[in-house]
Amino acid sequence: QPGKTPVDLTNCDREPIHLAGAVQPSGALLAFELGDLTLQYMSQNIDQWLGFTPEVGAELDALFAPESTAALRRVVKGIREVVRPLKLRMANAADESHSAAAHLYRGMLLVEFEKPELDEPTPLAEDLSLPLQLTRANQRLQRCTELEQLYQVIADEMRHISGFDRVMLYRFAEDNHGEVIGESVVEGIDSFLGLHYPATDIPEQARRLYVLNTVRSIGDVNATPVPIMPACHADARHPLDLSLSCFRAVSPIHIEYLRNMGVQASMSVSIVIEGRLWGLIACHHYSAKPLRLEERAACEIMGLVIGNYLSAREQSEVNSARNRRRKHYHKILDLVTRTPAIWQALDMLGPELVKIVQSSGVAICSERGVQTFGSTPTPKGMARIIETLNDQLNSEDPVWSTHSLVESVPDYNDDSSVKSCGCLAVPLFAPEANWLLFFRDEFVSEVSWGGNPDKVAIETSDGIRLSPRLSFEEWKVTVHNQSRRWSQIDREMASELRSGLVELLSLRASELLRVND
Ligand code: BLA
Repeated sequence: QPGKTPVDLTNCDREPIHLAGAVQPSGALLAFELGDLTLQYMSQNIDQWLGFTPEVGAELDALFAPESTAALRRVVKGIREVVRPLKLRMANAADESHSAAAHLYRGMLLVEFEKPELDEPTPLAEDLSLPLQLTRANQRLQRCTELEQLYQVIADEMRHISGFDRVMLYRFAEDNHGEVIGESVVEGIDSFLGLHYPATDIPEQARRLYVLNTVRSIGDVNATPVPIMPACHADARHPLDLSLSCFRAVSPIHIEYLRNMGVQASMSVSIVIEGRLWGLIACHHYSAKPLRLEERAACEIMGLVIGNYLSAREQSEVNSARNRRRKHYHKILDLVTRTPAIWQALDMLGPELVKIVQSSGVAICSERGVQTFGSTPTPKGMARIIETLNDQLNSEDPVWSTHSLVESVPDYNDDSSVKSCGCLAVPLFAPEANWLLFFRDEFVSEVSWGGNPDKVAIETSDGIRLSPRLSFEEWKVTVHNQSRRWSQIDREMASELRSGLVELLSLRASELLRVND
């Protein structure tokens, strides 16, 4: 079609999933304008709950029984935009109440109802009530002393509470691809533990939305979505923002993805740490499984609690790593103080330097040339690196790093037998040295992907439409020409070392000047 933007993986990011204009059939929705609390939108299945279809413009007070109207008005007065679980009764059916949830978003009050049959609690594991199950899960999480153990207990406890067939702890890497780092499954199905998935499997707008709305439930991939009337999808005149909705219909591309995986229902709970989507608890079920609003609330709380446990554990590991490395920092500065010039001290400094940022070798570049310790690139390679560094010098974030010199340095070529593939560069531009460079040798690794990552999508017969890949069979890729990645703590220590050295070397130079005066 002329004029139509071709579909590719980058505009996958642009599907306005929050403007789906429809709900999943296990729920129904009413949306009221905040000003006068009149009805603006309703899902076409609302008569199944109310026994009739209300008119657009109907007033809140006329639809609900008095105490329910009062409860909804309290939601309207609330300043925070949170989803609130409620029991609501309609004006015309005073003896029947519905499990519902209400929230405010973008000038609208959204009221959502869950199917009455769902309201019947399913027998819970070990007959513990939901609050008791939450307490038990917390006690088990609290007892974990190691990170790996914590990952496993998170998956186990979430499976216990949610009853899904498969529960995975999925962590995002820096480049937004993800890895299954913890898993709990019913007996007899394959494990996905350790598999990696490309960033495009969960596009950017979805990741952004999942920071705001932390629980998504897809009750049945075969259920037909129910449109909201009047039309309010992305192309309608007045789209309705369903960002915080509990029953929002799901992107058809993702429905296809789950079908290709053989999954019939899914749930994912966001793990948000310091405002960033750290990962998801991703759950699969091999038959339909709508989530009750009460279970949804429990999973939301678990997401918060798990985020806190993970961040506390990670922080304590970072702190002890930092303390261990600081010892080398002090030793280095001490050694530099006791030598007349830094380049003469590399034999002594080298062993400490490689420990502070965990590298295979170091180089000091000054006007007199390059001194090296340990495993470093060939002189030709080193020259290309320094040229690139001088070009890319950035005063805001002076520490530069790469885990793939071949990718980051034009015409870089290291033909030595042990290849240096990673470099972390610290600009000093101090009297005795311009650059302090840390190197890491090649680390040949094997990454197991859930399906071929180069085929994240396939073209379908209707021309340019994209579909998720059909096969999720394990796909092993051997990675060459890369070192282990530099961590936040590596960069942090390098940056501290930079400040310390620059200060020390400048001080020494000014003292020398004074003496010579
Ligand atoms: C959403 N993709 C998602 C979600 C997950 C994944 C967890 C959140 C919704 C949910 O809970 O089901 C991906 N699910 C995974 C992964 C595993 C898993 C990696 O179980 C690993 C075991 N998806 C594609 C392509 C596109 C795409 C090519 O593969 C786009 C062209 C889109 N994924 C896509 C979209 C959503 C999504 C649009 C948002 C769905 C929604 O919230 O409406």
